[in-house]
Amino acid sequence: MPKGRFIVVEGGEGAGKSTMIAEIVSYLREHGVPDSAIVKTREPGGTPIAEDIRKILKDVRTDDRLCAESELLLMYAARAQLVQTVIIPALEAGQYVVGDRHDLSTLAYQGGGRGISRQLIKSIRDAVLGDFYPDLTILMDLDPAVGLARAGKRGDLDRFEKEQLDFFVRVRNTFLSEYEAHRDRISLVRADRDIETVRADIRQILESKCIAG
Ligand code: Z5A
Repeated sequence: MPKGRFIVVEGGEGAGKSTMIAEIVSYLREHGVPDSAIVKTREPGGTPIAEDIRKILKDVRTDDRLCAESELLLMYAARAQLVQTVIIPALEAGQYVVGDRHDLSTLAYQGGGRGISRQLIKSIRDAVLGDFYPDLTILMDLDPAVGLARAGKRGDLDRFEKEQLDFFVRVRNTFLSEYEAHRDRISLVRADRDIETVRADIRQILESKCIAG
């Protein structure tokens, strides 16, 4: 049984992650991967327990305020649950896992956005995930003002969407500095271009990384 592959799409609000995940799934199908061997995940979430944690993380409540450290630990609680009960078993069964966000988001949002030290995030990451990393991370980069305008068309805002623009600028800058530091495992896509051009870029990355090829 060949080992599966874990492909993650990362980026800010409204960068087009969901849209491009659909493209990755189409690419896999066209390359002969059956639906039964494609697992889609989202973070935080992706298992019943992790989805419950997601609700806490996104909830806008007024009787208590989630502090940054609680937010960080909840992200990793949800991630541990997802990795251990869904992602690793799927990879061991030779399946393709396509993830909507993973731990690069934690460095960007809880690190860059909330100001938690990289060192603390890394020590929790290492304790929870050890040497587990995605095979490929695709970073969709977009000016947050454009992303928020795209995403903001959708009614009620959650706890993250209520943040101010400067928060999302710090998030973007952290994503970009991680890309600069890890170009070997992160591919960058400029998400400010039309959907067809972005789709073509995604396909080219999958081809060059021999995903399903
Ligand atoms: N979070 C965290 O803090 N720490 C962590 O470790 C993790 C997550 C894992 C999850 O939110 C929140 O959790 C997230 C970070 C935090 N909050 N924020 N901000 P979510 O899952 O609810 O939301 P999201 O991840 O930000 O996804 P999104 O808003 O749905 O955006 P998207 O998936 O990137 O975009 P989309 O739905 O594909 O596209 C948005 C719209 O733009 C849609 O109408 C598309 O048709 C359109 N679109 C897409 N591409 C284009 C192009 N190229 N041109 C024009 N229009 C386009």
